[in-house]
Amino acid sequence: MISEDPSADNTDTYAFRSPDRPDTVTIIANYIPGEDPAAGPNWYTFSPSARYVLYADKNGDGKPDVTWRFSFKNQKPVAFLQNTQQTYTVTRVEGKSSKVVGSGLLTPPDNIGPRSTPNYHALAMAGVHDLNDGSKVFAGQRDDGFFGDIGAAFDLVAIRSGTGATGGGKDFFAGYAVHTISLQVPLSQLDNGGNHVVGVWAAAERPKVTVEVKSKKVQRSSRWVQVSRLGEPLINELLIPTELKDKWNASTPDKDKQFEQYYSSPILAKLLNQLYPQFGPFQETGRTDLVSVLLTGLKEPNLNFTGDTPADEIRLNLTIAPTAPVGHGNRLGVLGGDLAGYPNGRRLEDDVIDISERAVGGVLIGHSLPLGDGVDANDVPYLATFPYQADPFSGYENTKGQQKP
Ligand SMILES: [Ca+2]
Ligand SMILES: [Ca+2]
Ligand SMILES: [Ca+2]
Ligand SMILES: [Ca+2]
Repeated sequence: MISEDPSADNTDTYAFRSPDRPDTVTIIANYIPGEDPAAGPNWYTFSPSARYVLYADKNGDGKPDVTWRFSFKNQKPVAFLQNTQQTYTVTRVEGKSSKVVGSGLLTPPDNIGPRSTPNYHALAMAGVHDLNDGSKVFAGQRDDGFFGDIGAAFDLVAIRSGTGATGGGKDFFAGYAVHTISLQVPLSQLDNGGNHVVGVWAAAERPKVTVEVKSKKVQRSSRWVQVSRLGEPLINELLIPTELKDKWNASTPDKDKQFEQYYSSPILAKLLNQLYPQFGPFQETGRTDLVSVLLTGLKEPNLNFTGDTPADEIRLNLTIAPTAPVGHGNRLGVLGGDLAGYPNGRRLEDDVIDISERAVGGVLIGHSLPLGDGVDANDVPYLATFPYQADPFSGYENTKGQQKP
């Protein structure tokens, strides 16, 4: 169902201590897959009838302790073919307290081209706002910071041969944009003072009931239903069976015990045995290694364990200092000896396709293979400062990844 509703579709979630401001945590939630920069005249926006939500779990029970809700409104068009700016409200919920911490905030326009949106970087940076609880926020179009050869990966885990600056793979996402909600929160607001591990995920909601009657105003109920969620990368894509994907998107992390069997007996391991018997055998059942790394956090070594409740969250140990500068951590994260990276939180530069392929391949249980998709980094450098993901390519340039903006 979510594939029919891209403007509410989570694509990636990130959570990391900010390398340039280590006393803060950055949460990035991307939505709307594969935005073609030139897709006018109805350019991409957040859906005004959806609600976008970020969550932080401070005590490992899979339930949020801090919630941020984002609602968007379209601005009245100022000129023909020009309007993609929206205003939005941020509401922060903690315990019984629900406070509007920002309203009337403006998104930048999409990057249309040098006539419509000149000096795009300055336009975009004007979209960074201070919230009145000490956080910073940005919402709007960005280059998709995710990278990977999805074309090959989903063609039965094909691996392209060949060489190049970033290996033999083709970055499907190069030249495409997403809509991002980025939040930079004082670390002290997320630290539980105990094990110092916070769990983060993102979601999108739609009104539970929408009634459209010809020539009448659309009616929407004030009750909401979750239509999409995303914590750890590639869970819905690689582990959850197709017939359960809608159920998974509608459910909450505290109920993830029901999906544990798809972690402990991953269909991908079975597929790898069929496709690549020469590199096997890949262990198909009893994968407590995947359950712990993806659902509870790692106890051995003591990295980001949050207790025995299995819950799909990005678990970030707040005591581990970030690797600076931005974008220069080891792309293999903890597997590459860089404890500030995935699966301790998730940074933009973390190569989660390679890491996940190696994890499913069995690197944590003594079956280490240099698996990867041949794409090692994003197509453009990240920004050194918040909101970190690069400016989107402009529609006028229409590069589709063929040239730099
Ligand atoms: Ca999704
Ligand atoms: Ca909680
Ligand atoms: Ca990109
Ligand atoms: Ca890769």
